[in-house]
Amino acid sequence: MRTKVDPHRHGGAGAAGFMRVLMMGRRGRAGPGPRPLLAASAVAALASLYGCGGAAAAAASAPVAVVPVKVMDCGAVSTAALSIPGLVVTSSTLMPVSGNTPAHCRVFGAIDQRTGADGKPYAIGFDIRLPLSGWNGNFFYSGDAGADGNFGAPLGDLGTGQPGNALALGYAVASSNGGHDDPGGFDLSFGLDPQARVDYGYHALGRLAPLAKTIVARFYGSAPARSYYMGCSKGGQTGLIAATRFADQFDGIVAGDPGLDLPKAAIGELYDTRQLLAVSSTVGNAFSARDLKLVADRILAKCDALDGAADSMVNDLAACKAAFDFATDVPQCAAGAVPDGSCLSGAQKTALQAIYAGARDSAGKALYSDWPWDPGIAGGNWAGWKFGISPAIAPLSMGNIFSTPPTAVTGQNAASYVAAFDFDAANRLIYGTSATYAEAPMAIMAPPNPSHLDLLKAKGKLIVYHGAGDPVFSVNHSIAWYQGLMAADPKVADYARLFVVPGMNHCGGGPATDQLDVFSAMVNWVERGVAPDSVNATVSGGNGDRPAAWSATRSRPLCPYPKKAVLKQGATDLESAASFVCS
Ligand SMILES: [Ca+2]
Repeated sequence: MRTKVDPHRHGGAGAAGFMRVLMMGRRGRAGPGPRPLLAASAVAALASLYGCGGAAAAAASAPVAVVPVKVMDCGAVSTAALSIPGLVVTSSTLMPVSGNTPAHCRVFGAIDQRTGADGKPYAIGFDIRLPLSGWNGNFFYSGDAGADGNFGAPLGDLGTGQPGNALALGYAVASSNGGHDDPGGFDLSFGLDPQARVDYGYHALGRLAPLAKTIVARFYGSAPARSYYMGCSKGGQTGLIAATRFADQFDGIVAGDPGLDLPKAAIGELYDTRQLLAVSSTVGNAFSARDLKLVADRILAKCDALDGAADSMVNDLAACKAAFDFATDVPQCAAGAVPDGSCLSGAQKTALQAIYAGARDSAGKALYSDWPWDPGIAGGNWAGWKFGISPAIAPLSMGNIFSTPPTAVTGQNAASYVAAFDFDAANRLIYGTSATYAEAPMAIMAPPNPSHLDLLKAKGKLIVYHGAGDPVFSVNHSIAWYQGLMAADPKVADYARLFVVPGMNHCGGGPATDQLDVFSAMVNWVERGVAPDSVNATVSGGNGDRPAAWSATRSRPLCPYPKKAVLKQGATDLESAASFVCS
């Protein structure tokens, strides 16, 4: 199934599950039963977590002088024929043309099958797609999604609204289950197994990438000329892992809305949920869509024009931070009055102020990151995550995967886990080790030595994009990370660039130009030496958060940090990217 939380994706079960979460999360929609913290609908939706991609149109196909014809028949790809130690081919299947997806060979199998400490079977599963004709000579590793356990984007997802997929562009595509099987994507008990944690954090990528390329080489009789990685959310986290641990495997890496320091972000999600519970025992009732629209409108009133264009987009986050004072710019309702779209209750103001200041322990020490005021707070994806998905998944992630020692958390005890979570002990958990869990959760999940990309610098390129209105992972955390890179190497832009997407929610959605032509930009950088001085972005066709005043085709240049899109002198067309320049 599609692994997507973005409600705009045409994703069958994933999108439907998301909408169920959204409905549960909205004021007045929650039923009389369990709190949304435990909503079965939210649980079901977690198949579609943290995923995203980016599609590039046909322009992204790579020029290769001589493309070898395949030398193996699909049916001949077998465990015995490949004879790679530890690798089992479960099936090799000829897949017919389907829509724009070309005929291809699907090789399904696993590496390093084993029995876990919990007695369950584990393996790093893989799904490799090999075009029968028209291979462009290159390899595409499609990022794993959410809690993983399934194959969310086996054709090579190219991003919100982007047409096609990497396979259709001629790439040989690989994806994995991240080291454990969980088709529903929500049984996070794998995190109790020490090796499954490591596989999920970094090892599945490091193990599979070279073997997948070996299979590609055996199939076509020629090794891939170029190798790319692309993923969003957890897939973005894995992209940063690729850029730091396994940069020798890739020429170009695209990491979207990355779960940088994912255990810290999970603490942040728990913290946010606790603030919301202080407003309402049903987190989905803490704020209505009207309440959030009020905040977005107040942000726009103070910040929109600061970037030189009154276009319902805040491009200058730093100026907005200085200009917008949530305490005084958002009215507080009179005591006892019900918020009606013109004010927030005192409890709501306290909660939102705390959420945006970022998770803290009882001494006020930051545990994750603060958040920028951005009109994306009014996006459907923002509410869906803050009120539905984060409250449901963060306790499971934190307890099972990101804690040493772990706590077995399920849908049944998640609410009590959240209520009792001790933020003063949080760092001890994410940095903890034991005889059983030799690597700390942070060591497993976070890119090592994050201010240095020495391996990547030698031959690869990295593009990170991040929505300013992302409710799951704060863009401020990615900005701080990139500032660290800039401080360590003034020439970091030669090989790594960060693109902030104003208004965009988690991997898409929000009042934003959320359809990003980022993979094309990466291919141009790697194969033609054209550095991405801007990336084309348009509002995606399915974006339900697009303000009525915008054209359906609004476009913008995304700009490499610290540049931002600025209206050209004399330009008046606010719907066209051509009116803006990166400055
Ligand atoms: Ca503006």
